[in-house]
Amino acid sequence: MRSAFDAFSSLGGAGFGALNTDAPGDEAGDEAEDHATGRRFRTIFISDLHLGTPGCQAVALLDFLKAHPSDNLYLVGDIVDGWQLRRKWYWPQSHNDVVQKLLRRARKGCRVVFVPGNHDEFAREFIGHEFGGIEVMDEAVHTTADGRRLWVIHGDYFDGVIQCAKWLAYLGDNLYEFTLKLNRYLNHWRGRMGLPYWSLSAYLKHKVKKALNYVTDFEVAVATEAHKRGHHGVVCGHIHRAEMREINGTLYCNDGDWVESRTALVEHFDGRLELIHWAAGQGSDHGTGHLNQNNHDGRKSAERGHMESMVNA
Ligand SMILES: [Mn+2]
Repeated sequence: MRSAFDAFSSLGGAGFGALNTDAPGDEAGDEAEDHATGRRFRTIFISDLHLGTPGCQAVALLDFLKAHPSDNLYLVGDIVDGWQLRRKWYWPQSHNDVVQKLLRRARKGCRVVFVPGNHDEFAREFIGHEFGGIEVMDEAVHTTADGRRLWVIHGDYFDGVIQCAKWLAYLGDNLYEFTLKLNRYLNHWRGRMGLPYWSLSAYLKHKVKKALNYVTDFEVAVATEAHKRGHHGVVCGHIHRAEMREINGTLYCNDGDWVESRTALVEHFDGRLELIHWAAGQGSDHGTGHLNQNNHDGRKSAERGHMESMVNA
């Protein structure tokens, strides 16, 4: 794990040190952001970006971040995919831009908290420290404007209590990569035919995992533990399935992912929580993004009804 971090920090000009300084080329865009007319949120929770993999939708994420400044930003794990990077180095400019954007946000007064996940467990060595103003914490507690205490964790610690999840995770890793690849080809073709983006891998996983009840088990286990610890609710990621609903009186929130579903959990200034699906096109059509908002009672997950992802969560 150490090696993954070393590799990352030895990117040379693009290493953590360099990222912490203002990149002149980026300033024009950043100035625009400072005066952006986008909606500001009190808090944004995002996870499972999987930077360092071709599946990461970095450009869409940049658009989302530019459109939505916030007072707090929680990075709820699997931000950088150390597992994949160790196997095959993949680090395009847009992924670098995301890291720069996050560091810049911290520099400009946003409180940025990074809760590492299993794919970026190399960062767990640095819990209690901060880099570039980003605090690294194993878990966090966020208090909403209306006084609710939310336990913020990635969620992979619950794999152990859910039967079979671990070996399925290893078995499914290559399969998952393959479907994501197929997905890109398929959507390239769909784009040419003028058809909207559609997630094959999300669809397949939805079908497969319905039978396994993994998602429900995960959600109940996480919510139950949050309740035991005396919190009003929990915010997690890991299973790539955005959700917001009450489970036995405890609020369960999953902020989804930026590999397939492009979702974020946001807190408004009155403490109201909302799941957002960023529906902008995959990168090329800047500025045409619009928000699909989830229903507020949170009984139903994002209506696209997919995003179950146990295999590579
Ligand atoms: Mn994970």
